[in-house]
Formats: sequence, C-alpha cells, structure tokens
Amino acid sequence: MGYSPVQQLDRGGRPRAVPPAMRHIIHADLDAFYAAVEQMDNPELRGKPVLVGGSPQSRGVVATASYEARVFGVHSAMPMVTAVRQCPQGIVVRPRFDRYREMSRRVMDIFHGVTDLVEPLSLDEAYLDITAVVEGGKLPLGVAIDLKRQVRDDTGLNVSIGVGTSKSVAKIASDLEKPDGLVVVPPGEEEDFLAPLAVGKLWGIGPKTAGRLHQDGIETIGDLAGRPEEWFARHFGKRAASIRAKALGQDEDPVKTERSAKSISAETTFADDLSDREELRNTLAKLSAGVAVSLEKKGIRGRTVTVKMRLSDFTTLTRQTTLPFHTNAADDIMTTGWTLLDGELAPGRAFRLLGVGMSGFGQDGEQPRQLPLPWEENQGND
Ligand code: TTP
Ligand code: MG
Repeated sequence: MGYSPVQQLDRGGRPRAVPPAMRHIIHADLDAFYAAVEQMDNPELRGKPVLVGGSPQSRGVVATASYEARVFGVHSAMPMVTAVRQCPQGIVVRPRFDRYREMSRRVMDIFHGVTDLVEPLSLDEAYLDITAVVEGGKLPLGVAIDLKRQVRDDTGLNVSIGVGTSKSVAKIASDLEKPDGLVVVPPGEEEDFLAPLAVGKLWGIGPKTAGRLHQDGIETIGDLAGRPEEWFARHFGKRAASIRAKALGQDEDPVKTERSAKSISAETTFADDLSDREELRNTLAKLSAGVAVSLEKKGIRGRTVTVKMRLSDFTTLTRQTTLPFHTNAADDIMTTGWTLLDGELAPGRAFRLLGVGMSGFGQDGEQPRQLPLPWEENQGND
C-alpha cells in the first residue's frame, strides 16, 4: 500500500527507523461491566455500591464491584465475606451471565460498525485496528469520542478507551483514566507516555517479575526501557525482544480478528468406550453447547460443523457438513452433529472419543474477498 517511509529524528537528531505502516489501535474496556449492567437494568442500584458475585454465606467471591464500592477497597476476586465487611452498605447482586453476554454482543456489534478488525479479549474488552478509518480522514480522537458516545447511547454503558500506535500502548492508556476514560497517545510520544508508569502495567510483567525488577532498581517502564539490549536478553530470554519493544512502545503485535482463528472445537474422551446412541447424542449436545458459548464469547459464527470420532480400535474419523448459513447456536451445531454421528453408528461399534467443532467463520451475505485488504497484508495467517 502507498506508505512512504517517513524519516523521523530521535532526540539526538539521528534518523530513527519508523515502522513502514503506522497503525492506530483502540483498546476499549467497559467500566465495572457486570455491576454497570445491573445498575442500568435496576435504577435503584444507580449511584450505590454494588457487589456482583456469589453470596457471602456460600464462600462466594466478588466478580466485580461498582466504582461506588471500590472506594472501600473492594475488588474482583475478593471473598464476598471480606467485601461485605469492608463495605457493609454494599448491595450484593447475583450475576446474570446471559444478560452480560447479550450486552457484550451489542457492544461488540458497535465495535464492528467501526472496523472489521476487532479482537475481543473478553466479554467487555476488545482491540480495534482503526488504521484504515484514520487514513480515511478521521482523527483517532474523533473515532474514540464517537465510539464512546455510541456505546453510551445504544447500551447505557460507559466504555474507557485508549488509543495508540500499538496494542500494548492502547491497553495501558485505556486503564489510565477509568472510569469513563479517554486517553490518546499521539504517534511518536509512546516512549515518553510509558516512561513514568509503574513497570507492572506492562503486558507480560506480572507481580512476580515486577518484584524481581524492583530489586534491580527498576520501578518504572522508563527504567526498564533504558536498559541495554543485552540486559533484556539476559533477563527475559526468549521474551526479551517482545518485552523491550513493549517498554519502548514499539511492539508490532497485530490485532487478530476472530476470523484468524480457524476453528473452535470441544472433545471428550470416555472412561469406558461408548456405543449407546442416546449417550453419544447427549455428549454431543453438551459439547455443542460449549462450542456455542465460545463462538458467542468471540462474537463469531461458523458454517462448517465437524464431528470427530475415535473408535475403540483408535481409528479416528472426521465428518463434516457445511450449512447454508452462519450460526453460533448450540441447537444448529448439535442437530448437524447428530446427523453426522448417525451416519457412523453401527452395531458393535464403540467410541472412545467424541468431539465437535465449528469453522468457516463469517457473516451471512458476505462476498468472499478476492484480495486481502491492504492493512491485512502484514497480518500473517495465524
Ligand atoms: P474487568 O474489565 O476486569 O473489570 P470491570 O469491567 O468490572 O471493571 P473495570 O474494567 O472498570 O476495571 O472485567 C470485566 C468483567 O469480568 C467484570 O465486570 C466481571 C468479570 N470478572 C470476574 O468475574 N472476575 C474477575 O476476577 C474479573 C477481573 C472480572
Ligand atoms: Mg472492564
């Protein structure tokens, strides 16, 4: 594509190599997701400390807490008993996962309205590669403001957004001014933006590594970025180049769209070989439900259902059918799987493993693309 290699100068006035294709990446993460959905659906909870999770009596944990509860030190994964002790006025609410999945789908649909290049990380979080949108004439800040407004208007939820030239910078930026945050790191300012931040904020630096780095006198990302290249190799081995790039704000990890996954499947091996049709069908039903949940989480639909069967003599068979439509419904996967299974049932035949998978991801009515779009050229094929 028509990128001309731009030459920039570093602080010492030397030419700095700039990656040929500058990217613009958004990281978007909903604020206090489960709690925010509860507050939206139930106006009485608004403005109040809400603790979503299991009951304190049954040793439940906090899935998330509203920001009103967080000022009391309550956080995700804390035992609910502790949370209630620290925040006695907190209102404990049971999670409603179906509702969260539904809201997640709506938010992901909004993201897909901005760009095809969406990489969901969880129900409430995704990367968007908006390079093409920016090259089309929009400012990254404008894209981010519009996106926040649209999520707010269409779902009633707040999303915090970080924008940068790489995934790791965007992710750190989105967290910085939560809730309702919006942080744009302009191209060329990545290193300065990261330098004062705690080293533990860096993707790939867990608490243990952070502790080790503190002992070496490294507190900030800038302290880390200032270490010579050999030092990284000694301390991080195989991960050295990637961590150094991230510390300098130069990592080039691509936004991996759902479609770059080739298939999603689930399988199970039986303790004793199975030949009973009903039992096999039940197993396939459960596996199909699991695959459907994974598809839904990723916000994708597939057309090709594959059933994998391993017989008692270890022969492995796979059979597949391509449906005329894309689906993520457990029922569609299950009934297609049952038909494939029925074709292989025979008297005396026993199965030691059964699996089902979905592939051929896309949307109905989509034309197969002749050529990769320009911004996909460097994505590899993972
Ligand atoms: P997060 O995005 O980590 O948290 P959050 O959205 O509640 O709050 P914020 O982003 O504003 O800091 O996780 C999204 C949802 O995932 C969260 O609402 C509940 C669920 N979750 C758990 O169930 N257990 C956990 O330990 C975490 C971290 C999240
Ligand atoms: Mg969140």
